Amino acid sequence: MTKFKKHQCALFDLDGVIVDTAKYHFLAWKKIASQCGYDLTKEENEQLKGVSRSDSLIRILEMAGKRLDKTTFDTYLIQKNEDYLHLIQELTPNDILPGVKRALELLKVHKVKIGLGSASKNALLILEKLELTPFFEAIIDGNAVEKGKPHPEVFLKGSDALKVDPAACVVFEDSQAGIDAAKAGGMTAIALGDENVFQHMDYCYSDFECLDDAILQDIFYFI
Ligand code: B16
Ligand code: MG
Repeated sequence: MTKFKKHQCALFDLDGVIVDTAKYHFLAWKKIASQCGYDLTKEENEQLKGVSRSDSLIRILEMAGKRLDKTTFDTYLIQKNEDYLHLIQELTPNDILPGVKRALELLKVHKVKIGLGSASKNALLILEKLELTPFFEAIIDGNAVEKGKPHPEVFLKGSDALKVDPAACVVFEDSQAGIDAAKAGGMTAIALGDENVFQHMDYCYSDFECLDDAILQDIFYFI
């Protein structure tokens, strides 16, 4: 795996990579979908991962074959976020997914640049709750971008902020939209999850526990 050696920067997605907040997004969207008379399934929810809040509602309405006026659309977005914030209220460092903190510590010790590239407008709040903020030299979230994943803007802004060439960046993602964004930005995409779910990623591991210290050392240039 020496071809990995060039990488100097790790860009982490948040929801579903660092913490399993994806299940809370699903619960909150399921409630909104049911208000539209639609039963959102887990499989359909896969298509919403990594997708911005308003684009997610647009997709749900397409699935439900429903149209909303602008006021109701905006009200549903607010309601979804209120429900989501309520669900993540009790988030603590114990909710960090297995292997993630060890990986962050190892990368930090070896001076690999670390950034966050999340579609979420709640990313700062979540990082604070998890007590992980100090690990990130650059945080690009849903408030900092105009175009959502699969557009590469979120990751390109991350590599730019960290002053690393996109080709030397590795993106860790749990969504197809995020993998497509990383590849569109010319980066190496590592998918976390079931390899049968994803396309076009460079590598796939089921979780960060599988990405042990030896593999991380192969992927990144350690100082
Ligand atoms: P918010 P990520 C994404 O975060 C989630 O995967 C996606 O389900 C959510 O709709 C999006 O953030 C927006 O989140 O409503 O909190 O702004 O995976 O890119 O870290
Ligand atoms: Mg994600």
